[in-house]
Amino acid sequence: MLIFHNEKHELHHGKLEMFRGELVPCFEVPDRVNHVLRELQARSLGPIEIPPSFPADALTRVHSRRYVEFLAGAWDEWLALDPGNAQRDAIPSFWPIRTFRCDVLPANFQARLGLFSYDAGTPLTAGTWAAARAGVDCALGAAKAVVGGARAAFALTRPPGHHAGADFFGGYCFLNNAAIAAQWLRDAGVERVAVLDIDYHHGNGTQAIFYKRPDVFFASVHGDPRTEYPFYLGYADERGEGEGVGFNLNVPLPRGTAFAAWREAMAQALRGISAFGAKALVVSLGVDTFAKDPVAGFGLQSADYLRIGEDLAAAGLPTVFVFEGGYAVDEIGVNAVNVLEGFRERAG
Ligand code: SP5
Ligand code: ZN
Repeated sequence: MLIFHNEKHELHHGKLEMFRGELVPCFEVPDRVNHVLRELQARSLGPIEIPPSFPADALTRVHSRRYVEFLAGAWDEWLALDPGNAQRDAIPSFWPIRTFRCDVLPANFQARLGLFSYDAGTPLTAGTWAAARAGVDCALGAAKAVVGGARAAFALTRPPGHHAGADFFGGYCFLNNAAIAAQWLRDAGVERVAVLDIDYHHGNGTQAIFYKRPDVFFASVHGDPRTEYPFYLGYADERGEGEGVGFNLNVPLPRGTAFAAWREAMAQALRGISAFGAKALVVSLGVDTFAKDPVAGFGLQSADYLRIGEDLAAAGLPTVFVFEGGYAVDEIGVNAVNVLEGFRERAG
């Protein structure tokens, strides 16, 4: 399987994230991707390539221009406030929620940081923009390979993307790689595209981006938002809006769910995708569904990821895999690569 590796991913390296009243070391660390890369090499899944760079308009097909411009310049603005900020990541602490204005772009940097984000767990660092931008190229490289006839391709990148919306970051995500890949497939002439999100957390950003559209079907299997991050989206009654009604499918599952029930939920999502008549599939591949994940709560075991890959291959669609979450770093390589190997075995 063709792999596109983000060689700039380590430029994004957050120090601390806010969690329950204290700053704790970031869970989303460079070793995550390094471990997956080593496992790919050990098991000879490849070839592993560095993607070419794609034009920036692929970003603004999904994200607002003012958001992209903000992200691209944010670190320089942060440094301009205080040279000492070089030693500190930028973390938002003000947000314009209900009754506040979002149309006016504040001159104050911290105010803009909050306008374009939704949590305090997603530090913006010196290399965040470079890493996230190179990650988009991985997702687009994979999408292009699939349009060119590849059965599947994998974008191995971080920071992840599925929590990022058209104009906000959060949940360790800045640019929505999966959404950008899906939109690129549409623009390349793929009539109907499905995004299947199997990260533990609901892909609120991807859902929001495509919520009013009938040409991109979004399906997600995830921890019940009543108790699980990102809390404010991901309920089963969210089915789309306007022309998009019927093209969004959420399957929330209670914390503690083990593989048998999880697998049936993914089968349900795949039935929705099949009924939709998708011509290509983008998989937001998070492996934080693993039993030992430190931030999540499902009970999947390493061998289960082989079955996931097989089930995905059985759907029979050209498939772009995009790496999302997964924080049990020691096992992350085995779990992610198991999905790809199960897919390869079944797809033949
Ligand atoms: C892409 C992705 O998986 N983003 C997830 C963002 C989750 N952020 C909130 C995590 C809450 C941390 N919980 C720590 C539990 C310690 N026992
Ligand atoms: Zn996640």
